[in-house]
Amino acid sequence: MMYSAMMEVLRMDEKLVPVVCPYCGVGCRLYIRSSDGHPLGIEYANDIPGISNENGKLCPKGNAVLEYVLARDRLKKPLKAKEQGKFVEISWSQAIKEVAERLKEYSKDDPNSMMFFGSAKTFNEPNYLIQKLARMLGTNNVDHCARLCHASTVSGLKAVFGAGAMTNTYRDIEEANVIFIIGHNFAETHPVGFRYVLKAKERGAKVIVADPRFTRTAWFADIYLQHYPGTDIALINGLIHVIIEERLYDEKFVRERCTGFDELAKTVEKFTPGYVEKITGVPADLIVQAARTFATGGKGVITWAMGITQHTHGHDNVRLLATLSAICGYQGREGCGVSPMRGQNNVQGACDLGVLPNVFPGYKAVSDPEGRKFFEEFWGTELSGEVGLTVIEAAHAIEKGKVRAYYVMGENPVISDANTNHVIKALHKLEFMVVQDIVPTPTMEFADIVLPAAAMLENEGSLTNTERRVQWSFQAINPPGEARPDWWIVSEIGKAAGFTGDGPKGFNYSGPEDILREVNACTPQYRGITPERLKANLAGIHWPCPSEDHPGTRVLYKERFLTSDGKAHLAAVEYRGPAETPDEDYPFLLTTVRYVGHYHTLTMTGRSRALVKRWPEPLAEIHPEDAERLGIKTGDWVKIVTRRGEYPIRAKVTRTVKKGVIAVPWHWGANVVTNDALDPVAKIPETKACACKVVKITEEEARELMKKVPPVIPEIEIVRG
Ligand SMILES: Nc1nc2c(c(=O)[nH]1)N[C@H]1C(S)=C(S)[C@@H](COP(=O)(O)OP(=O)(O)OC[C@H]3O[C@@H](n4cnc5c(=O)[nH]c(N)nc54)[C@H](O)[C@@H]3O)O[C@H]1N2
Ligand SMILES: Nc1nc2c(c(=O)[nH]1)N[C@H]1C(S)=C(S)[C@@H](COP(=O)(O)OP(=O)(O)OC[C@H]3O[C@@H](n4cnc5c(=O)[nH]c(N)nc54)[C@H](O)[C@@H]3O)O[C@H]1N2
Ligand code: SF4
Ligand SMILES: [Mo]
Repeated sequence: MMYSAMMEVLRMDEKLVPVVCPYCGVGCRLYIRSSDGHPLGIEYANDIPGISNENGKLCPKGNAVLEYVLARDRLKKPLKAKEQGKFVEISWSQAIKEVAERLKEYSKDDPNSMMFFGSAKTFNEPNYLIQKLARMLGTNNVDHCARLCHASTVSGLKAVFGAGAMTNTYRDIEEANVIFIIGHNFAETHPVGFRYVLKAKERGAKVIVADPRFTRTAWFADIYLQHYPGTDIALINGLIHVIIEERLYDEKFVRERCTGFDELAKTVEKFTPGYVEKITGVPADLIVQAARTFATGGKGVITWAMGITQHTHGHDNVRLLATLSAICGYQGREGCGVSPMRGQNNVQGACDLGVLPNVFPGYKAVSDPEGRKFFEEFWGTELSGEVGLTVIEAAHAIEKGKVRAYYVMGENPVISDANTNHVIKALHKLEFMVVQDIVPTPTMEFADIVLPAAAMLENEGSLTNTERRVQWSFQAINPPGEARPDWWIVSEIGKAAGFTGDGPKGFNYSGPEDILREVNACTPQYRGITPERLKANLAGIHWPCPSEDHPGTRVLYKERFLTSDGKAHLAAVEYRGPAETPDEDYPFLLTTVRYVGHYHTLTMTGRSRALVKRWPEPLAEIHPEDAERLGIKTGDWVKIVTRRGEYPIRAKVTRTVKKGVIAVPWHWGANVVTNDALDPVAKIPETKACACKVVKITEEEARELMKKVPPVIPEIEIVRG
């Protein structure tokens, strides 16, 4: 392979180590050039065929990947709290003993008084272990940030197709004739993946974008639909209405492979383009044009992300998009499919390996006695069949005294959960909290014990990108101080908690390879994805991969869907808007968004000088007419006020948003104002639409208000041990 050829140009003491980018779900590969465990720089992996980032290209975050790893304030020793936010250093043996003993006590008393958070920011192996630990301690209370993200995709696609993953790969996007991008700022949030859209466009493919904001993605649209936040059900029903009315759907595919068409046709009858225009604000003729373009493309892909999922009707939004894809016959074929673009670098893997309260690894339901029996025999213990709590439900359960202990591996709920003030109130009531992270976070302020983790580049293992592509990332550099790999930390706690059986019955592992082999044995989709194969094949393997000689699967559902009857169960859905709509007191509709140069709660990009310099602060997008009425100019301070809190931010007056809509990036703590109302099925909070008002304030008032927003880089006192 070319990779070894490149090795030859290195100095004797230098290594070129292939890793996977620790940021987003595109799963780009790059090399870290290192010497004796110290990083010297990055190199583009332009010599590995078949990877998701062709020619090794990276986005701004991937290019800056070493900066957060080298941050001066990395956690280097286990810590114990003396009081809130003040810690003393302790030894690993003491930390592990204390955590294991406390967890055992809760397990004996009431296992459901504990809640475990896995992490889409770390490898498959520690994620497999954290859910195994929770379940062996007697609870299914285990979840992770997928709940705030694609929970509705997982539930919605399961309802229609029988399983919740992307049905195709990036290559299928490149080969499509029409690409419908909805609620997804593809160009900013999966920038390297977006290159496949551009390549399709060069071939003549048409791009349709639906987004309440005129985004960087919208610049590339042939047809752009600007609807109000929260009106997606009406918009998609409108498209389906036109497609059925004009008989543009694939009648053979519908007859042979779908159920529920008649009810769908009846439900969308009233969603005429004119009616839909009234709800969504999208001109009727554009709806007709978009529907015709999509249905007649011959090969079509739909991509979506948070604009679709983060709603109280996220589950139904997703069911409708799957329905739209199926009636056009865009399933089971190359150049077609649905691409819910997974966000975190390993959120797909964390879901696959059971870091969810309702399923074991491989999506076997905890409530299904047969699946439970398999894992009871495999792990050699009795397991609970009671579906556990989700992220937001857990915060409510603390208030009721039901949950008393949290183990948070690689999540930052104080900034990432909706309705921060409620989250903080709940965390104050916890009896015991463990935080396992790489840097101090505002969540860590509430911890009793802090466990310092090695970052992805300091560690090795497998991870799964949005295309179901499982890749191995190698260790490039040494972790700082006494920071340890996540798999090591969880397995030590497992052993100290008394799970010392052999093989799968305990937590005795010599490395991530051992753990992946255990995953191979209990997760049918990963059966043939062994550590040996992954290390030899840097482009990875797409699950399902049922055996060691199977090449992996690019396109799902070629013959049948995974529902009980093998058919796609089309969804018929009545229109529902967001839980909170504008009124006299809160006249604006607020939505929250991302910037290409920043990542989530800023624990990583906030520690990169290059990125902070280029993207220094958040700006609230507001329409010129609204701004004029309120006397606001670009750069003025405003506060966004909702029923849950107030958020100070400077304004950017722009026509990217419609009148009445405010768009705010959430990286810097905007969740103090968002709504934690949940989708009844997916249990995802509605962070994409709520009612707010906008009030002009002075810089001094802004500074005062800022003190009430948790700082993304907190002040934490550590007494050296
Ligand atoms: N740079 C960067 N990249 C990232 C991340 C990051 O933090 N930074 N995070 C990663 C993760 S975990 C995820 S999940 C993805 C998220 O990726 P995206 O979902 O693309 O990101 P967002 O900006 O949250 O939201 C996407 C779009 O939804 C639109 N929107 C708002 N309300 C609505 C609505 O009601 N309906 C519709 N249809 N659209 C609406 C917004 O205007 C926005 O343009 O990005 C991943 N990649
Ligand atoms: N208002 C609003 N809120 C949102 C969203 C939105 O669009 N709007 N989006 C939601 C979405 S899509 C998501 S995915 C969530 C994300 O929510 P979180 O997962 O809570 O956010 P992150 O900042 O990614 O937090 C990951 C944590 O893991 C740590 N970490 C990084 N690498 C490692 C590692 O190797 N090991 C360990 N142990 N820790 C590590 C980081 O320092 C950080 O503290 O936020 C959600 N919140
Ligand atoms: S697109 Fe995603 S995976 Fe690729 S370099 Fe950027 S952040 Fe990393
Ligand atoms: Mo996400």
